[in-house]
Formats: sequence, structure tokens, C-alpha cells
Amino acid sequence: MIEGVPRLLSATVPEDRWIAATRHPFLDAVREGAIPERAFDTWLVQDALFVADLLIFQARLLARAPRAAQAVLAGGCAALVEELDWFAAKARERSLTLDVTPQPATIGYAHLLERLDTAPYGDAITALAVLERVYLEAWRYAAPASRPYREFVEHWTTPGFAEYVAALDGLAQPGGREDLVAEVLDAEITFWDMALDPKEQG
Ligand code: MP5
Repeated sequence: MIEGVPRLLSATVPEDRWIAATRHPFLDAVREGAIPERAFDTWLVQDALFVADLLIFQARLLARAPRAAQAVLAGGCAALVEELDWFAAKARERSLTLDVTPQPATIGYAHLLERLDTAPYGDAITALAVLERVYLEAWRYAAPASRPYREFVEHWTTPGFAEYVAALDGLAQPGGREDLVAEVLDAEITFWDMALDPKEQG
């Protein structure tokens, strides 16, 4: 058993990547209040771009989901729409524009979502369950953090988000394309790396 990974998924998830994705130095720095502002702001605007890509993927997944999965996925889509408003508000508070060029890590993750879009439903929902679970556990690791980062930690550690993640765990169909699960974890690690060390944009 890997800590934080639901039993159902633990055979699917590679432990070294799980640890790298959920205990990343970015998260240590957030918890300690030592994150450079530029790194945090890079993460924020790039994650807003990621969430827009995720909404496209998830809306399509909802369209092909079995009846029993529709409510959870529809709720997730609505939450992503609200989250895009939240990102816009946070960007305004920090005087950031969301009209930025995607970093290579963001583009890479978008390409992975496009491939998941054409993967069989079972593999795609499992990848989504891992994508959300890893984010919950990552921000739990950064908790409680002090201001001004605490509200970001709280955003992804609320009981409501944990319930959503548990519901996705219940929909996951492990035992399929384990390489896609590993790719999700790699994309998560690369995303945190990117925030700490963004590529210069031309
Ligand atoms: C999520 C996210 C979780 N916001 N960013 C990355 C890089 N991975 C996962 O998605 P959500 O829907 O915002 O909880």
C-alpha cells in the first residue's frame, strides 16, 4: 500500500512517481512560506490554462460516460467552470494576466489529455481519478501553509474536494493502461518542476 493511494488504485500507481508528485519541493516551499513569488505566480497562471484544458477533456468524458458515472462527472465539470472564475479572481488580486503563453509542461499535459480523450473510457476515467487524487494528496502535504498561500492549500483540501476525489476513485477501472497512469504522474511532476524553473518565453 502506498500512503494516500486508495487500495483500488495501489496496484496501478508506481510508488516512486507517486512520492515525487505528492511531495515535490514546490509543496515544501509553499508549506514553509519560502516559495519565490515568481514560481508561485507561474504555477497559478499555468494551472489556470491546464484547468481550461481539463474542462474540455472532462466534458467529452462525460459525453461518453456510462449512466452511473454521469452525476459525478457533471458535478466535476461544473466545479471546473467555477474554478476558472476563481483563478481569474486570484490572478486579478495578484495583478497577473492569464493571457500567457503555455509553458512546455502545460502543452505536454494538454497533449496527454488529448490522448486520454481517444483512450477507452475505463483508462480515461482511471487517469482522471489519479490526476485528481494526486492533486489532493499533494496539497494535503503542503498543509497548512501560512498566508498568502493558505487559501490555495485550502482550495484543494476541502472535504467537498476530498469527497469528489473519493467518488472518482469509485469510478476508476484499474488494471488497464498502467502506462497512462504513469504518464499522468510524470506530467504532474513536470508541472511542479516547471513552476520552480519556467522556460524563458520568446
Ligand atoms: C489538477 C490541477 C487538479 N488543477 N492541476 C494539475 C497540474 N493537476 C491536477 O484538477 P482540479 O480539477 O483543479 O482539481
